[in-house]
Amino acid sequence: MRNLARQVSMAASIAALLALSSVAGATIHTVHVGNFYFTPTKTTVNQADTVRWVLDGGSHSTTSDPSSPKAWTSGIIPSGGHFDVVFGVADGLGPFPYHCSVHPTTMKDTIFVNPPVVYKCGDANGDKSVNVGDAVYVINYVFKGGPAPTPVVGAGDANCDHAVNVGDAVYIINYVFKGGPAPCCP
Ligand SMILES: [Cu+2]
Repeated sequence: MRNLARQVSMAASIAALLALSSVAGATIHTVHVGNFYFTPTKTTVNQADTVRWVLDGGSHSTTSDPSSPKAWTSGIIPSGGHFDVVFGVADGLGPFPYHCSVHPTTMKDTIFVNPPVVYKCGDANGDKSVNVGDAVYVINYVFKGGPAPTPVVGAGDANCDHAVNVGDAVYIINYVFKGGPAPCCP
């Protein structure tokens, strides 16, 4: 019985972890396709996200333009069906213009990809180095409503406890002045 309880609790933990990883992972962005539209237009995604074209009705495709750095073509999407394209890191940042192969002059749109957020752990103020200014920045953020580190957990979470608080300022000061351990990425 105890064994069963342990197994159930482990299964629950794994399920929780899986749920968390899907939240943190890639997003699916739906674009509706019909007579004669792509909606919404100009969808902007993060790297590794999926764009899902869903056919509302009519005879349409999603087909990359020759100038798109990534090539795809759905053919005519069946009514109610969909076609997925993943915009991975290897595909670059685009932009990725595309059209409907049946209506190439009237149905045109573009997918945009956000550049990845580049940051250095502990560099709370984003000046590319970790120094006392970062400790001041964190304290200003935590206690005085100052601007947040970008991204908050990452640039600001110097001590890797997945939160930004006074402990991170202390950690940075310890690193800069006392030879303490370097900031680490969460
Ligand atoms: Cu079309």
